[in-house]
Amino acid sequence: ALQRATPAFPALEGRHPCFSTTSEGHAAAARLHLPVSPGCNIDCSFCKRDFNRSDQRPGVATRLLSPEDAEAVVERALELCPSLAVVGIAGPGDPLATDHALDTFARIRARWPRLTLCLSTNGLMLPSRIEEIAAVGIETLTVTVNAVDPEIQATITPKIAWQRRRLDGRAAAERLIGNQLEGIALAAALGLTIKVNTVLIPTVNEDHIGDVAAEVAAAGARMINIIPLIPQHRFANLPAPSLMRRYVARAEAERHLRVFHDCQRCRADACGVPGLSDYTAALYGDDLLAE
Ligand code: CLF
Ligand code: SF4
Repeated sequence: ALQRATPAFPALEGRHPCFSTTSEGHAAAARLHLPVSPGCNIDCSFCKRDFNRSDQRPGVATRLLSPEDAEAVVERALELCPSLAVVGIAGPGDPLATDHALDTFARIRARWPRLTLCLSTNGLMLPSRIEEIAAVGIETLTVTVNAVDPEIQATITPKIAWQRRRLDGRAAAERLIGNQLEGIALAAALGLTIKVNTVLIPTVNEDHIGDVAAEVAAAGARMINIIPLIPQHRFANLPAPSLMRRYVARAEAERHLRVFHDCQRCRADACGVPGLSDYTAALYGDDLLAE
């Protein structure tokens, strides 16, 4: 409690719900997610993407938006949601696997320069796209790093697409981890504020969280968010982590990094303050559902 009383990022406290470390700061600013990124370049065992209006989890959106549609959604969100301060792109696929996300960010920066731009990625393309990311004005970056040991990573993400080829197993894991850590270091050198998301997966990486936190901290990440697994897809038969396991994992992570405590495992089209307000249904009225 004492540690959370001091803002981790004074410049972002109350201006970004996921980079605020006090409850007041978290509640003061809203974010909008734009589901503009259709495809992914890796294959996580827990990932199930879908389009529907009901599931409250990552990878799900009402529908895919084009970059042009996304501008109309920002306009409407600014009317509906007075504390909107952050526009994030976090799916439904990986925002760096296609060009839609950076194109969308460029449009938003041109029209609404005061909105903070927030990118969430698996990090595979981070080293090769970091110059574009910085040039478009992205301020906050989240990289999902689930393991820094290739043996563990290979069970979480057994294959990736890299330079028009498929990599499997250990080769895939080494490439992904290497790119994530290199990408974090490059982003830190360019002045971005970096959070790492780590999915806590019982029997797979639950004893590995301290190692992940130590390595990403050394690379330049400033905060970590431990996200309990939603058992689905190839991990459908694993349990969700217990409260005790979550507590232990956060304590392990806290030895190396500030821990974010207010994550709500948002949809790819979320709008509002995570956990406190939700404008998504109002945002996607029937006219916006029409293609
Ligand atoms: Fe979105 Fe993520 Fe940016 Fe926040 S969400 S891209 S950092 S603006 Fe936040 Fe939602 Fe948790 Fe993500 S509560 S799932 S951590
Ligand atoms: Fe799904 Fe994200 Fe993993 Fe891609 S990187 S498979 S979108 S969880």
